[in-house]
Amino acid sequence: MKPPTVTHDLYELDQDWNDEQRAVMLQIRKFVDQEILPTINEEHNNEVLRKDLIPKIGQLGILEMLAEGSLDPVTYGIVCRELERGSSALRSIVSVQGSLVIGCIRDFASAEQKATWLTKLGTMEAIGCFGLTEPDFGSNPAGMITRAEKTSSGFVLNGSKCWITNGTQAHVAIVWAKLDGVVKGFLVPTNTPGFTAQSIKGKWSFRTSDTGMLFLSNVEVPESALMPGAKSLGAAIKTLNNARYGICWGVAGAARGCFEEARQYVIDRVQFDGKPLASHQLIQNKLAWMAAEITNMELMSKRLGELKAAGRVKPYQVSLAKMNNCRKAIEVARVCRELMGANGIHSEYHIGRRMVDLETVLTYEGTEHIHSLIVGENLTGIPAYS
Ligand code: TGC
Ligand code: FAD
Repeated sequence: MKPPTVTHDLYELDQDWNDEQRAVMLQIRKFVDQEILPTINEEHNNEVLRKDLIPKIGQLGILEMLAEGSLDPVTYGIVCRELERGSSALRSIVSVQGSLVIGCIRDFASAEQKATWLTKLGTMEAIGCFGLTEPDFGSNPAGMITRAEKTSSGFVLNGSKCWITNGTQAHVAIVWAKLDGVVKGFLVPTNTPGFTAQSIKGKWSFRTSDTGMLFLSNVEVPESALMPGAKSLGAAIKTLNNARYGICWGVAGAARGCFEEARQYVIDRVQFDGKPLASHQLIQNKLAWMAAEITNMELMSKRLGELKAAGRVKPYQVSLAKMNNCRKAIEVARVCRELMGANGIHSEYHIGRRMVDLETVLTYEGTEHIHSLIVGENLTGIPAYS
């Protein structure tokens, strides 16, 4: 038997990166191999949130670069891919902190708000969360019930938010609320009286991630809590599009992780006449299909990164890749699970955890249906949301 000449990077994408991108890729890969993979399955099984990871993620320096605006989109994509090879929940910490909180503050906050939060968020001395979804308004955030009312000194906020990543760990929450019927963004320190957060337990996906409910009961904030640039729901959705871009790369990493594990497994595992599973045509057919899908995911993501760097990226382009890549990553994970037989369902391997975590990624930041409707509207000119 010849040794394999390629693993999954058949189109040599990783050879295209510049020195800085390659260094970042190797740095995050090492972090995942040393800090995440050895213990993550046990943490997943026991629903453990590893708080010691927070400063370590800060020390990677990635979020500081995002806070300064010095990380180019493709490098950010490579970071997301490498993190999600380890864990979707880990990549989510960086997506929320980096794209949804730091990104939103950079785009829409006042100079004073930026000075208060950006440095601390970049080092992870402060944790942020992004509260858009409500118990009764997920795909349709425009219907949100959370309200802001003007007072003599600022605003009073009332309402609740649901399924909020980092919700119980955050020092500052971006709360989207309607003021006179128009959605606005507020920066709310989570120690403000009337603000409470409660952990959502019993998830079978994202078990290593903090997901919370936020409750706002007569939360009084000063006028300076309103982000002046966040004038409508469009600001929240623009912010989401940046995080969705990172997810497109991230899920390719999760698929890569599954593929690496399953490919090695079928080469090592012997059945029927002393031959490895990998010697059978059915198995090679599945490996080839997965290699094509992973290559597609990465090429779509890289192209998005190039469009983003050139300032040309359109929301429907992001939606196309979010829709495609999340679905394909789950399909790849399932095929890998199948190729590993009974071992595929055991937490000695990472595939099962990656597979159930991908179910969350398919749903959050806009479900597959919603992204197909965004693409559909741009293909037909006809909005079909309601
Ligand atoms: P509509 O009334 O048409 O527009 C409202 C405002 O949004 C703007 N807009 C878009 N902007 C960018 N990309 C798009 N695809 C956009 N679609 C609409 C629009 O220009 C308008 O702006 P403005 O300034 O006039 O206010 O929108 P609609 O209410 O009919 O809804 C459109 C729809 C369905 C696409 C939108 O509601 C949507 O994207 N829904 C999905 C909700 C979602 O993604 N939630 C995510 C919550 S956060 C999260 O999940 C974090 S997970 C943690 C992690 O990332 O790890
Ligand atoms: P629904 O909107 O009720 O949708 C249910 C189903 O109906 C889906 O299949 C959907 O595609 C479909 N559907 C809905 N409308 C249509 C339509 N018009 N046409 C066709 N099909 C439709 N939110 C935040 O704000 N911040 C966070 O940090 C955050 N983190 C999350 C972390 C986790 C672990 C999870 C699971 C979710 C998180 N979310 C967060 C919430 C997430 O964004 C929502 O779950 C998502 O937007 C979908 O909303 P929903 O769950 O209410 O589903």
